[in-house]
Amino acid sequence: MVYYLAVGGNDSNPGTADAPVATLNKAVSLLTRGGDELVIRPGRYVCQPISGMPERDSWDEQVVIRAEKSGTVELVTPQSGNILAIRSCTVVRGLRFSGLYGITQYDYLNTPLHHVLIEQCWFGCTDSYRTARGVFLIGDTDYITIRDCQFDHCLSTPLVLGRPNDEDKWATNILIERCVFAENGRTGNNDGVCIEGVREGPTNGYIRDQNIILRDCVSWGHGDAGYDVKTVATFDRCIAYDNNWGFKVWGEGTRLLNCLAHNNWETGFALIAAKQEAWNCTSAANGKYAFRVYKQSHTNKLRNCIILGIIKSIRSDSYYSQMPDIDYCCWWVPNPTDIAYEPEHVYWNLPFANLQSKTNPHPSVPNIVFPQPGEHMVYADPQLVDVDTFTGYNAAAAVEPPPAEPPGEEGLTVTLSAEEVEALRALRPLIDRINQGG
Ligand SMILES: [Ca+2]
Repeated sequence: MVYYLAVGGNDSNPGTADAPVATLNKAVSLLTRGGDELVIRPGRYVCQPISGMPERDSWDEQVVIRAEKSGTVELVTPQSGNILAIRSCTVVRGLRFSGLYGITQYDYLNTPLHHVLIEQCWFGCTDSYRTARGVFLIGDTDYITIRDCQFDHCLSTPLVLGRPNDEDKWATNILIERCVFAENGRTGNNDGVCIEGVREGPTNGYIRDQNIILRDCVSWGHGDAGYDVKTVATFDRCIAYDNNWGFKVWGEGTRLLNCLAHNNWETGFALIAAKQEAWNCTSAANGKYAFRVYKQSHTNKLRNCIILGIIKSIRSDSYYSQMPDIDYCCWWVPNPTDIAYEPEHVYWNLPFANLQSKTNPHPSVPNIVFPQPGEHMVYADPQLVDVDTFTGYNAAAAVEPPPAEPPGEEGLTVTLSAEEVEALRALRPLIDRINQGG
């Protein structure tokens, strides 16, 4: 059945197109059978916390809660509580949320949640309604997809999954893609997205692979991290800028593919556990550290990365002993001796002055054109870049096979504007020199 919610409806109506109901609470209580759909007509709805959403078990029994026209429906609450507490096998589409909590899981500490798709939704503050958290799923969750959503000027970390060190509250099989996290708390411990995990094993680390994928996301303007992820995860084509930390990745074996961190105040990429890998990542103009490596940093691997600034371990005065495993990377650094040299590895160590003289009018901040989500940055191996067209190469061009990408991902190509090509073409003499081993 398709039910309707409309401004001017009445909760004693049956919820048909001609006789819609008036409140979200009543409307979701009608979704009792698999395939049921709730269509919400344009307008602003002041909500009470949801009390009666029916339970279901199978994705075949999914229900849909959607705006009649995406973006025209505002769900708000002045209450201290959630707007929409959902159950398993639910699709939520095209809604705008303003209220303390936007979407939570029903009875979140006790009822596991699985198979949920949240798409084309907006979470943020409006003139009269304040949002602390947009999506807050901190119970046991499985198969959650959040895509094409915007989390915009919420008062604190707007997307939270899992609970810290709670073995019953795992977030598993999570896909977050094409989401924007914008300025959700400029101060304090606020992140764009936070996924909590459980410390375990002999290293007391975050070691469990829960199939967490973040892809094509942008996160900027946060007091802590753009992404603060305490599980094993894969980041693909994600961007972090203007945060305190760009990427804080805690899971052992986490992979960063094709990511960009720029202009974060403290650190671009914080590799906090062993066996983490960064492929085709760019770190530029971050305040203190381009890559900051912690435990067992020699087990971290960097391939085909462009690094502007230095790489540094805070674990040792001498980071020579803890150098990550680096191949085929280009580094622009204030001083060539800032990078330890290991002869068995191939990378290029270029003084900042060279870059500045070609592209950057400012003496301290590299001036580069940053890509948008879905675009690619230039790969780091100058020998593999066609400097006439600046067409790029996918990770397969690196000396070792790249880590397996998430299912369905194809190789990527560079798309640069004419100005970007021009700026990069100015580096031609430098690249020639590199190719000649100069
Ligand atoms: Ca944090």
